[in-house]
Amino acid sequence: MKRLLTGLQPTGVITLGNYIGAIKQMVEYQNDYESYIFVADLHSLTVLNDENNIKENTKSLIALYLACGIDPKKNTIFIQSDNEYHTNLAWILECHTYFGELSRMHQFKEKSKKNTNFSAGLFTYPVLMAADILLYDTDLVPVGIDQKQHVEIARDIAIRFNKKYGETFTVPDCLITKSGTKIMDLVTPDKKMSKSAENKRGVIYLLDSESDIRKKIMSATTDSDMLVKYDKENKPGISNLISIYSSLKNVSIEEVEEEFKNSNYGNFKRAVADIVVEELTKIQEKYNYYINSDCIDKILDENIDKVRKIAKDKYDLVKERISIGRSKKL
Ligand code: ATP
Ligand code: LTN
Repeated sequence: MKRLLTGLQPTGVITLGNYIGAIKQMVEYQNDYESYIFVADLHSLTVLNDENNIKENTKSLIALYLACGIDPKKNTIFIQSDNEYHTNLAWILECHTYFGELSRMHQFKEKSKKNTNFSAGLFTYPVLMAADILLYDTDLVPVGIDQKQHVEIARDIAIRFNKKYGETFTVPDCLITKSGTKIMDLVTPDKKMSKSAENKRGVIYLLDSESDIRKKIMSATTDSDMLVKYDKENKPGISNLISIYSSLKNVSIEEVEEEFKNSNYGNFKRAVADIVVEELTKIQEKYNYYINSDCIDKILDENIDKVRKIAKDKYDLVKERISIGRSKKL
């Protein structure tokens, strides 16, 4: 059975973008793959600020995974920092990655512009992500399109390593939503919806109240021509709302355009708000159950030995391949 693996950072309550780009895909594919989903808490150290409570966010993220339909019987859920082999392998991979390759990463370029006093970790972030993926012989990585470049560098590292030392890593593929949807910020629809956005009015969080969701959607930036038509260039706001509706309803963009061809923006926005509220209310009810139960600890306890064993075997193989560690008596 092929393996699927993804991670999300515990940098705050996850957004509708995270849900549509990553989690929903995991739920869709969980019956067909051996699936691993983890909390990328080590990655969140790269953008550390005083407001972040990583431990609390980690627990909340796992409760959200469960509430969104990630079935703990079909998915191995774990926390990245509980398995030390991720950082062990990352160091070895860093020594097989070029400075130039990392300098070309879009996310690094963007985030380092925002704060010029960035850490080395922000720069080497994609290598830790490559280690996350390669440790588990992952075949497919469901992520939003913004992470595609990071999965590609993991592929490049794996191919390079295998060529130099012999078959060691499975070369992963990226699994992007069918429509390649990137959910955009509701206020500034030329920017992706991001959980760490400064202006919260453009971001729908999975735990937002019904009235906040409705307010945010009803005041989303649109345009003046009053036509519900997908045109990312000229109508980014409306196109974004069409993407949200089509993803949550599992219908095509064309079907959405057809359904709302005679509607004004007000009616269309109300329909988008209805579907978002319907989906998120169900998630929130389940979230409240999971966050107050002891099942998260149980799941983590059950899984850690399993993931550590897989990762240790791969790490030991890598050490053999590059010839480090103890010499064994023949
Ligand atoms: P941050 O603001 O802290 O950088 P983020 O909102 O970008 O966080 P991540 O934890 O980096 O979220 O991403 C989790 C997953 O969600 C990744 O697979 C990412 O590609 C996907 N994702 C994030 N934002 C969007 C979006 N706006 N549309 C679709 N997918 C997204
Ligand atoms: N970089 C990703 C989170 C992440 C990840 C991974 C996703 C860390 N390691 C491995 C898939 C596979 C992000 O910011 N969304």
